[in-house]
Amino acid sequence: MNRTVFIINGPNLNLLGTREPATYGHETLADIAALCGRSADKLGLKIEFRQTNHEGELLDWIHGARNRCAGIVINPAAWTHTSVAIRDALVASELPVIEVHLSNVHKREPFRHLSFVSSIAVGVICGLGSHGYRMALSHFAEMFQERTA
Ligand code: CA2
Repeated sequence: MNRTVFIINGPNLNLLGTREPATYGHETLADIAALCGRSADKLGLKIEFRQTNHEGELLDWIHGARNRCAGIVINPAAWTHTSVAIRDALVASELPVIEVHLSNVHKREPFRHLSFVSSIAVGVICGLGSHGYRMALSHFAEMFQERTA
């Protein structure tokens, strides 16, 4: 069975660890990628981990994941709150999606309380920093296990 999880990150997340540590912590995106890699090894999953600042590129990646991956973990960053196109692409992929945010978006500005992704996601994890990515992988491992049992 395909056990590849596509982990995709939206705009400005390449700046993690360099600015706004009070909101996003001290870890860099490379640290989070390494953490996900270690978790995936323990859970028997494969991962592809990417980040882009270009919405069209993210859409192309989601389209391409359909026949290659078994699930998507996405931190759409600011596009969470703006992009119907990303929501539509995720639906079209027919893959299970887990939405992750490092910060607790519900404790922040009202415009961050709306997500175009949440209602089509299997689940949403926010406010737990990089642990959210690990939790999403752990959930996929259980989900795939149940499918093969
Ligand atoms: O909490 C999250 O993970 C967010 O997806 C992060 C987005 C924000 O727009 C969402 O509302 C919540 C912002 C990512 C920008 O990351 C930066 C990291 C360091 C310095 C500046 C921006």
